Amino acid sequence: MTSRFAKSTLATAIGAATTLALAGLSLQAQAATEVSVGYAISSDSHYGAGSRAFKETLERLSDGEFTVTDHPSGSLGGERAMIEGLQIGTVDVVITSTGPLGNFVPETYVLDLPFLFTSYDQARCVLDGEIGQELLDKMGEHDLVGLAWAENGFRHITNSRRAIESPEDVRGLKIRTMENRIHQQAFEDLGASPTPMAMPELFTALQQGTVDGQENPLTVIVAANLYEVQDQLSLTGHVYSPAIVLGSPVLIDGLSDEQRVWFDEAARAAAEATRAEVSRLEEEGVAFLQEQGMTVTDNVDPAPFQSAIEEVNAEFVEQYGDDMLERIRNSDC
Ligand code: EAX
Repeated sequence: MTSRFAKSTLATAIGAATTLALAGLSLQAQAATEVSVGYAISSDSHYGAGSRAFKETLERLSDGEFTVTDHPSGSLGGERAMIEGLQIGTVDVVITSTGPLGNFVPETYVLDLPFLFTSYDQARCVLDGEIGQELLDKMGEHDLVGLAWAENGFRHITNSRRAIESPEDVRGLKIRTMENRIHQQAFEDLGASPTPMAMPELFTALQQGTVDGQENPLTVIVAANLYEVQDQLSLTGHVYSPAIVLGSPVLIDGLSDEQRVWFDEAARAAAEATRAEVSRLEEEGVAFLQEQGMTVTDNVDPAPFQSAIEEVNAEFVEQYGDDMLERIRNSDC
């Protein structure tokens, strides 16, 4: 009895183990590939909306073959660090402004020139057209994959010292800029003291008074709660800030053609979601920030700002030529 019982138990155990092993195998065969998406601001930002759209689209199109994990708030590092991560494959997809991108892909500096774009329609049209595609393709020469142009928005100056109506008001202020030499130079030409810094350090730097001010689109001023540590907002709109959905070549180059189509669609959905959120905040952001106690200067004449920093264009052209700049200026957009 004892031995028969033992035998049958053993048989059952073997059977169970085999079933488990087979289940394990088939689970393994179907195991979803995890795709990490990183960005430097909170999940309730326009990039958060982009990341959710990316996840929804990729998981739906791939029928669960890929699952997407969201890494907001610079949990994978600032934008420059995340771009490095893409190059070596420690992060799969990043939604970032072009802020630090020129350090990797100098061809994108042209997009960071102040007062180049004058409306959302114009910027979106250029980025969605031939020029935008050409710049996306350039990423491939720098160990990155450009998936889609997204959006951050027109940038405005905030500070804790005074209302900014003219370039003279910027003089002497310590202004945090992105890690972008075009922007740094523009603020230097305005007589400010530009302090490049990664986004995740910004709130504390403003809170502790390491810098007096910063510049960002309404989207970021709202999402990063900058109104808690800044009381002046001047609607300078001095530069359009593009964002981009970038992929890691370590992941993307290994995809099948079909999978690549899913990623492209997911990136486009992400880009659209960021733009929708930018548009919503263009409507509602200023009123919200006023409710939070910010004083808003909205009668800013851009002309004196533009002439104070026009030297940036000449220096850009000297270093990178005027081909792309002229093409953007002369495009039908
Ligand atoms: O990409 O660093 C910045 O000021 C950017 O506008 C922000 O991180 C969104």
